[in-house]
Amino acid sequence: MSVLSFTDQYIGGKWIPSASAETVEVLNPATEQVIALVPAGGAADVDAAVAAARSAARAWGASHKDYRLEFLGHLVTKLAEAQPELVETVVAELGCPVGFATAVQAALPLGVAESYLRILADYEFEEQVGNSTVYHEPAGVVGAITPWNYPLHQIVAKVVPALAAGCVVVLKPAEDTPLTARLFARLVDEAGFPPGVFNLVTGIGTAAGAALAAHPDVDMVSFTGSTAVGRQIAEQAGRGVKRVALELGGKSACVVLPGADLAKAVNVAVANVFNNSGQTCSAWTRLLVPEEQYAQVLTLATEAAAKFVPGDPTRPETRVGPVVNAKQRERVRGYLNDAVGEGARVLVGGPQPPEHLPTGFYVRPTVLADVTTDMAVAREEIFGPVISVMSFHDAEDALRIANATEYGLAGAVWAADDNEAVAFARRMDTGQVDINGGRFNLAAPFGGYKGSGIGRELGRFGLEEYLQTKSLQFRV
Ligand code: TXE
Repeated sequence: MSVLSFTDQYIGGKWIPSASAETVEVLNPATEQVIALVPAGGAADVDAAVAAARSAARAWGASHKDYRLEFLGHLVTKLAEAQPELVETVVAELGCPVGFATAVQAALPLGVAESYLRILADYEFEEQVGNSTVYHEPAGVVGAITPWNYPLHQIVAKVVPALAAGCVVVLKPAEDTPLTARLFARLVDEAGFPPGVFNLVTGIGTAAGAALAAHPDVDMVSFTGSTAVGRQIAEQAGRGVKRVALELGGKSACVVLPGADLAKAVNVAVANVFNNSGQTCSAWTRLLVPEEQYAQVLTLATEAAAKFVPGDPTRPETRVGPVVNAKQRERVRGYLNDAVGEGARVLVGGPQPPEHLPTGFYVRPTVLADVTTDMAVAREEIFGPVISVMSFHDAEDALRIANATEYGLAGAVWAADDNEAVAFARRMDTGQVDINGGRFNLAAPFGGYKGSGIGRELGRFGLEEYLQTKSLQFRV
């Protein structure tokens, strides 16, 4: 198979040669083959992109929202037309099964982008507060740094609200999934945005990412990724007194209270974790169940997990593909080995590679039983298809376990009725909770409590992250 080779970055409305001769290899995680080379941009590319963004910032920021709506409308059309190509790209560079890539990886960001057309149309950028007129003004030049787990969604969830708010953007996507980012840049280009409003620099985190996060002419950094890097970015932003939005990891709990629909809850929880090979920051990686129902849950979880046989992501029937790279595979296996050493019991899966898949970064979807709060698998983000089943004595005990992590991104509560579930959810230290199988809402705020981050994405809340306020006082 031929390897695509790119040498350009998207800066100032044009594809221009990268200042760096170094490249990043893009691998297909299912075949371990190199499928493309993209430039490993560094400080010089970032400088050029930030300068291009700065030169576009004032006009774009001062434009009427109807002007911005026109371009964003074109972008939505382009995203809709490019769905098959987006699916193909995400399958190739992430190893995501084609079914999930179609339904979620490509379709979700299209929905998010569409939602911003309505949000922007309705948003009032000016309001009267007593004798003051308050203006909601764009934050300016945004450095967006995104991960690989939902390559298009992570980009759209930052870039679209930022542009809607009147900000200009320099995007540094994850080194594992730059092809989706390049395709997104092509669609922005085709949508005809003014030069410099959106810029793309591909490269590795410690070079291009670090240069962007530290750049003195970047007004705001919006980052999604690991807590370790998020912390560094927050420290840098603090020194520069920059705005920062951080969407970091999670260790979310799915709590099944007595009287809930047990079979449904367990089925949904297992799928929630195994979809996308467990590489979802909001995944409910801890399943908390009453001790009286523990044995029954283990049987149900084993049955549910049997439907997730890892396989070739290009086949429509495949529900679990590989994880993104060799490092992630070793990380997941490391957690599984440690868990077994600490006394957890493997019900399904385990650390050994799947025998039927000698090639590819595959791990076995795994159900762990007898997990306790002191184990690393119960406290740290694994980012692989691993669900830990834990038991509780009563609701207070369940709450204590649910809140016993440094994270607080998502969660789920299943109970006999919604009121009981809501009462429990209100006491969870977490940003969003699904009640009795509640559906994902792309207009609801998404973001974390505690170590899971700062700020919110999606909906009106996501737009407001990119706005700052100015008030003018008048004589009374
Ligand atoms: O993340 P990194 P990695 C978690 C998950 C996963 C772990 C490691 O637990 O196992 O993080 O994944 C850029 N300055 N999440 O190593 O390194 C990097 O190039 C500026 C959770 O892939 O944080 C990429 O674009 N940028 C998560 C982005 O940061 C830097 C999604 C994320 O990479 C940088 C992904 C630096 N010094 C991983 N170093 C979620 N919240 O959804 C790296 N980057």
